[in-house]
Amino acid sequence: MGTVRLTVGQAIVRFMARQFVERDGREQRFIAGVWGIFGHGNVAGLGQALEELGDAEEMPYYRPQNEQAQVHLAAAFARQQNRLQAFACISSVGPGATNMITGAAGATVNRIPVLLFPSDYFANRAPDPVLQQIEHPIERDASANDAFRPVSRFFDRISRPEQLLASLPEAFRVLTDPAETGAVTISLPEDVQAEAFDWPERFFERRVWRVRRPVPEASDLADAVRLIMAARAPVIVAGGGAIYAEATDALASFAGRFGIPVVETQAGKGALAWDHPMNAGPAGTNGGLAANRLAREADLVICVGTRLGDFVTASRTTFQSPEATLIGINVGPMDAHKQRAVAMVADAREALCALEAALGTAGYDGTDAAYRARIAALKAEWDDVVTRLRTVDGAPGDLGQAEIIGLVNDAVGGHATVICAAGSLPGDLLRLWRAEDPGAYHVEYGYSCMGYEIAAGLGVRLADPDPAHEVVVMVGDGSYLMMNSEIVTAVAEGLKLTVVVLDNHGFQCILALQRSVGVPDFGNELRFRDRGRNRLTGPYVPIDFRRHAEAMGALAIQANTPAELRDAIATARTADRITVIVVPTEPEKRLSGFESWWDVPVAAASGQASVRGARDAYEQKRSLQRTDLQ
Ligand SMILES: Cc1ncc(C[n+]2csc(CCOP(=O)(O)OP(=O)(O)O)c2C)c(N)n1
Ligand SMILES: [Mg+2]
Repeated sequence: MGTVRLTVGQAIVRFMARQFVERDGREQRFIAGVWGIFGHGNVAGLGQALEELGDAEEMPYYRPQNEQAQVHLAAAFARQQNRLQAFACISSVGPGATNMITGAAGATVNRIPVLLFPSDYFANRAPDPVLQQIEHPIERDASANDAFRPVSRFFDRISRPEQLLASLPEAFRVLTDPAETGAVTISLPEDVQAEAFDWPERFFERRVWRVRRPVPEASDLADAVRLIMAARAPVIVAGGGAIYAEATDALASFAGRFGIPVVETQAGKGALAWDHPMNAGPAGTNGGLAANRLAREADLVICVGTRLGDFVTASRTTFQSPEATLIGINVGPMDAHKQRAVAMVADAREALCALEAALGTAGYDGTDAAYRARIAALKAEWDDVVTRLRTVDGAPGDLGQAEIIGLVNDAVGGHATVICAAGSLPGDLLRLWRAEDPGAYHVEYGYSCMGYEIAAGLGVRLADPDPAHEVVVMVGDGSYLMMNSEIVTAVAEGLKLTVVVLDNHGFQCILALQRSVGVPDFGNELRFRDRGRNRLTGPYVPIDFRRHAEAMGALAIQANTPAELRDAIATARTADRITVIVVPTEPEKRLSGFESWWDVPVAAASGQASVRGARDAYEQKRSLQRTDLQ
């Protein structure tokens, strides 16, 4: 058996370069490159390896400004590639490593592959405590990196080189398994990274990981057919899995042929073009009128690739029919079985095609004319509401968020990719953005992590480098202030995208939420401290976001009116680099809810009448929760 002598770092680089994925006969390299920030924990280990072998192995290295951001970027890249390609992320020991934990959690929640190599303290323990080591007083082997365990789908610590022989293949199996994927973390003590070993040559042979498309079991299929044929008012919930499995054509065919409306989640929006006759728009807390009404009355809910998060279930109040039954089509057994569903543990495309064929054979021709007429009427009504909300009304310097969304969407069209993650934008985008293809809407709302947005914009751009494809990040001022420094990376890498910053003086969505739970305005807007009151109730803190972005090297434009915003987007299109457009946004022009709810517990005791009133309303709403659907 031939061997090759390499360090652990070098072996990782070579191994990663030789892993491929295959789905539907298409084969490609899985790891597209490595993002990382060097420190004493990795500069001599993985850092040395990338420098020496990176070019020969075609494993490019990228340098972000923040380790959390690099994981967001990697996750956005993998999501936009339908999980068929990913980045690895490396960090030093201590804070560099723990900076990646938030990103790891986000990737895991959203079921998106990212491969993380945080450095760890010495396996030989000779210099303990090494700079940045947490010395746990009782558990000597505890490391800060143990915090990756609950947020990873696979975790290992390599304290001897040969452990990699078992660990790396398992890491790639998990990364490329559609049901298991998420953050995969291999913690690397800094001494082990530099140690050499005689690796079997076979370890580095090209390996192809087939991305599974499990087919539904015949008995599950038969159950689902029976339920669908008996249903009077079925709806389909389209989640992210419909997109990752490239099941969107199958979904359009299934829904159109049988007259079953599709309601969208954040991850599933775009699965059907907004103007498909069966697209009823979003359901749940941030849903629209058509979807929420159809879902409320539905007697059968066909879930396709959704984790049924509380936003689509409106904290378990979306489906109100006492007979409501769920079918759970999901490649992940946990998601498939949620809410008493008749589970179909299967790939979304395989399941939909099998269902369509089986229903056809059984002679089913879909829902009745009255139901189809109701879908059409509700959709038309909702489309009108959306059009009205997106249309500019009022004084030019008084733009609300809905109008800004309409202006941006009209300017870039329905095939550009819009990116967002937290704040009031995701809810408004879900209702108002008109996506025309499955890659057009990229809102991270599983972890809803402020700071994802700009980093993710870079990831999406790397996934689709065609300059004709527009990439637009929409970000609140609060999220921008939390994490904006990847603008510098976009400049350094020559990545062209557009960032629209909505400046509404702070955390306006949480302020609205605060008011809804009866609490007076407190701590959410960006205001000076009022010394007399010792509260943050002074004037707004003025921030020149335009100059801030310009200082980082972006083309930066202030847009105060609809015309200026349109011009700015046109300028961004012809610019040679990242463009940041800053739009003052009127905070009090908010969207209301559309017959929905979100469970945010209200204080059960208070001296304030507003809180007591909110608590009464809260208890009423809670009584609608479907605790029977468990
Ligand atoms: C990392 C992180 N911290 C806190 C939150 C809770 N949170 C959700 S939205 C939000 C405010 C966002 O402010 P901004 O980006 O300005 O958007 P706006 O609400 O004004 O639309 C906060 C604090 C979060 N989602 N993520
Ligand atoms: Mg804001």
